[in-house]
Amino acid sequence: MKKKIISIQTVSMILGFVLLSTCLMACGAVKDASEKIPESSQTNKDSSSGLVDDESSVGTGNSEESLDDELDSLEANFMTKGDLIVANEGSDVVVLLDSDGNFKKIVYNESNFSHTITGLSWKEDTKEVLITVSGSGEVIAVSAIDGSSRTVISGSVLSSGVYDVVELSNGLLLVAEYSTLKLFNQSGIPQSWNSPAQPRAEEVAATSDGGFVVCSSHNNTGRVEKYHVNGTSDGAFKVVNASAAYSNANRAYGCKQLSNGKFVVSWDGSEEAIAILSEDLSAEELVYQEPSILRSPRGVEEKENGNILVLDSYFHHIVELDSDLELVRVFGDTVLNSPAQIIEVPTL
Ligand SMILES: [Ca+2]
Repeated sequence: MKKKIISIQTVSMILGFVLLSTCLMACGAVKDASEKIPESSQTNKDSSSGLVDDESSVGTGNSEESLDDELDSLEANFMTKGDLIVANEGSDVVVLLDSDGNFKKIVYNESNFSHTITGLSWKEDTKEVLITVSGSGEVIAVSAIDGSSRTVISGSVLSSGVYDVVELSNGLLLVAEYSTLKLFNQSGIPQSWNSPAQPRAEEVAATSDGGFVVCSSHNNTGRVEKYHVNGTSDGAFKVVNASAAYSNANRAYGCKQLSNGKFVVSWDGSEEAIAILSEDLSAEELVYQEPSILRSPRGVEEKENGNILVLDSYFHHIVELDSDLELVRVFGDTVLNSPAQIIEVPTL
């Protein structure tokens, strides 16, 4: 390893200027990139010399080959456990960040300006991320293993306004449209069922009992409600933001069940907060409100270590809280653009 670095540094003295220019150009292009961005263009931001990580792109003979092999063995898959996947509504791009929020690559880029990327969820059986594209009304899947993408549900069987998708424990896919929830099989074929009256759902997530939870703007109030797998309410719901002021903007934007059975929910409108609700949704057990850090809360995620992530679409950053909703850090603010939903990549 030492030997390699010495030879790299020798070469880099000659090519330093060229590489530095390349770095400046590449780093500046990250936000607008429409294609997968080479690892070298962002890893060199963290390199002490600014040169070592770029060796592979220069071409210096034997070292290039062995370093490429090392990189390949470190990142054999398109995504890595602990990476963060974020849907940017503002730029219509799904990005992959490392666990500290540094940009790694583009997961999916929606090129049509009239379409918006809205929702994300993890499909465990195929190790894919599911993405809802509003405007085309499609559900796309991107493989965490090789980065390949496919259309799971075509726009012809969904209305154009789609907001989130989740795979339920019975293998069916639940999609939130503007005013209804629809069910599909794995081939994208609509299934007949009685959708609960749940207008303007922002997020749908699976629950450990086989059902699902929906957070929405129900009658202009933020609401989170739990359902059985057949679409009937199990009676548990919570109005999380019912103030009459700004009623049109009162919405519950993020909701997921935690590993301990409780729920995390975020809301925005007349007030902005993230809270942990009891298992039956009746009680707000913990609430975090800090408008200087969290002004437009959006999607939420529980990390494997139990910490909670919440996106903020006003400040374009990620807020990490511990399981007691104490602030841990704010990060990821370099490439996010009105982020809407977030997933931590599990074990692949
Ligand atoms: Ca989601």
